[in-house]
Amino acid sequence: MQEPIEVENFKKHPGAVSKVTRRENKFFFFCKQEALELSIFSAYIIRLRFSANGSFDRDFSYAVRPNFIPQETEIAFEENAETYVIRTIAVVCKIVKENLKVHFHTEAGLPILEDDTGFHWETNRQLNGNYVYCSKKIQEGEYYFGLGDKTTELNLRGKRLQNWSSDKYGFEKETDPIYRDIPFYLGLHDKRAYGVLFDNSYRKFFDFGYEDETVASFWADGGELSYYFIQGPELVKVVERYADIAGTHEMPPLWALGYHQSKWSYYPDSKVLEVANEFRTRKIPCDSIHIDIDYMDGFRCFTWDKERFPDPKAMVEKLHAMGIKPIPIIDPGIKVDDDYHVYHQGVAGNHFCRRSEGELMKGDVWPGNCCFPDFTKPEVRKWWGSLFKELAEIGIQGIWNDMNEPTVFGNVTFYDDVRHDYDGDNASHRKAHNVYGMQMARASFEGMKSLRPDKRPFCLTRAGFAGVQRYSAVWTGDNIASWEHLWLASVQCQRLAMSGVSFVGSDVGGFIGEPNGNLLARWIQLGIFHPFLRSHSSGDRGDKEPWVFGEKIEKIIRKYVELRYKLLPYIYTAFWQHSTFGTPILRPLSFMSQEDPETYFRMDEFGFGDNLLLCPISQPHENGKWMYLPKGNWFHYWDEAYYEGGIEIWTDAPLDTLPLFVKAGSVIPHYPVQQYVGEKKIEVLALHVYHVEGELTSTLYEDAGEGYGYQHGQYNIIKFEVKGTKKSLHLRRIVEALGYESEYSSCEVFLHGLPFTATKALVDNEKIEMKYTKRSYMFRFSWKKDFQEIYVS
Ligand code: MIG
Repeated sequence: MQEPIEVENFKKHPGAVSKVTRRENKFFFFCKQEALELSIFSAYIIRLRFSANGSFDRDFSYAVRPNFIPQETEIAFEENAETYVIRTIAVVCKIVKENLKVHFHTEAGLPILEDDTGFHWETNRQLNGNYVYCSKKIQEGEYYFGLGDKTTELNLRGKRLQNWSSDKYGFEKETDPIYRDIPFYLGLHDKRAYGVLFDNSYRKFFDFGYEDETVASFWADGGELSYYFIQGPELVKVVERYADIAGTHEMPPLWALGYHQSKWSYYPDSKVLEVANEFRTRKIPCDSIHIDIDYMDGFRCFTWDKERFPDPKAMVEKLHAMGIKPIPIIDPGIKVDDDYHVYHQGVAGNHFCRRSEGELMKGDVWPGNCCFPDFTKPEVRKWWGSLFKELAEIGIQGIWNDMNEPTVFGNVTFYDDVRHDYDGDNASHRKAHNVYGMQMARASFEGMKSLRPDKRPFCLTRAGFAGVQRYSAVWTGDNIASWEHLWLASVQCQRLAMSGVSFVGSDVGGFIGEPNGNLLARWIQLGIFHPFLRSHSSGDRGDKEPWVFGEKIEKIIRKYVELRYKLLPYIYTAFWQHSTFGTPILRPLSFMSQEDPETYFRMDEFGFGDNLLLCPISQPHENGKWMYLPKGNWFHYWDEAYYEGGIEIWTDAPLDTLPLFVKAGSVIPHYPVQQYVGEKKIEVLALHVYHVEGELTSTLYEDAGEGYGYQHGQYNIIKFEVKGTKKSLHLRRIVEALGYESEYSSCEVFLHGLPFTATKALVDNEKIEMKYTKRSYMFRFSWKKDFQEIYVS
């Protein structure tokens, strides 16, 4: 065996702290040259910026929402012999005088996050900058979650991962990096969780005990070592506090939560209309058809192919008459072509990215040789936004942003030396690469919004950086029609949700290759519980619309798409919780039952909103599944069987059955099935009430589902409080906000799972007759929508 080679260690470490100053919520620790700026943003959020040379860059980040400001909080500071100690009501932060190490503890002295080597750096001679590092101790039994779209197990312990936005056509399990850069992770040990947002846009690495099993570290190819420490201890709270920093999705138009159908590509216009018709004839609900790149004239963005789409306006009108909102795709590459208005404007306005010597950055994409707008420049975003004018005028309400990693054929992405404005910083592509896609999505979103100020735009993107949720929904990219990819899609979407991006979905059925009917049916069952629901396909190997695999499969797909439309008020409420509080819509099992370590390595089961739990089937011949029900009591959605959680159960799952469970005590609102959002006036709201021995409160949020009235008080928040015993059920309807006139005037109440035979039912103290339905212990009756309480015994 060869002797290991001694490598000189070029890494440098901070020296002893020589001076400390304070300005309001900010502390500065100076060493010989190095400096640390520590800012308290709230009792739970502390930011650390380390500088090797004592000077700091402009305080600017695309990850952070513009109106994120420090909250008033009590801060105590004390100097001891060996440490400085900063205390808030939630966390104790110690800075070691000798070496600038930083340790976060609880008030009781229990470790949360402690430095191993802490801050260090190494000169990057080629680029005349630094590689910047920070390394932490791994606590015993620590789990690591988050980090965006990683294609691996939920727990990242033992892995090294890289963040560099990359187009990975046909990615597989363990492919890394892929499309997005979300440098936010969660650590969980001793049942307590915290989060770290490494706020740096350069190429980054995260190592969770891969190199040294006792050390977790993160580093970047340049820029500042700046990170936010976020205290929990609840996983959900960590994500909510992260959302406080990086923002949330705005409420989408309700139709965008319906079913989307896509293929590369539906053309000509008659084909689009034919697909739309097929949905209506077969009565499979659908709200949108996506129109892929072949609608353009030679792939020129913001143009239409005159032969395939001679009259886009007329097509859009016909689609609208059927309730279909078409969503065209848009790419960043602008064809170099003197006869093309977008190219002209781009050159004239100096909107395109340039190389370091000043010539335009050119690269080949679909249209041939292209230039690329610098979306990190405010004027360019404005210009880009204005290009949607014609699309907006013909009624387009949604935009699909693709290829924005950015992707260039051959050389993969831009050259490193390409210059970007970076909102005033003049940065190289090394710094701007990972934010490019997000800024494109932002430009599209803001453009659409300003062109149709009374409507909520729907925006979809493939690439993104932390904070992309402020502008766009995300899909996971070019996956494959395989069972492994169905599993991957489930894990990726859970991971994205806990990384702050809740409006997510995968290409249902798989983009590349051809699913069989069973795979498509199972994938639809999962897709129904992804906030963004779209079937898409590269079209390379046949069609995969819901009807191509025969009647049996079509029937299953219809059943689940109908379920999606029934659950819309529930899904919309979960979205509002995300939008308002940052709560993830998809909740890994650990988020549902953090006190139970059994949940930490579970990936199949997950929660959707407050009260639903599912376990998608991801194996070809599975007719049932051993799955874990978290603590609490549960009803099987389909057969109403009752379970006590905290155990593994066997659940039957023939092809038409998705294992789906409802929390005991919950009230799940349902709409009637519609073929598209707004097809019918909702006359009656169905309330499905599940008995509990104990109590539980559920929420219903309602607004117009479109426009911005909701930002001016035009919404309702209604709480349903269920209290039950072995012999009774008491439901109270509590109005917390009432600013919107809902369409329905009555409710139909369904009582599920009563453990007694009901003989008496009172609504607001009036005795009522209940209909006993076929399903055991299920009662139903209608009442006016503003009832206050129901008592059944
Ligand atoms: O190089 O527009 O991920 O959804 O159908 C392929 C064609 C470009 C990649 C996207 C995919 C889309 C396809 N696009």
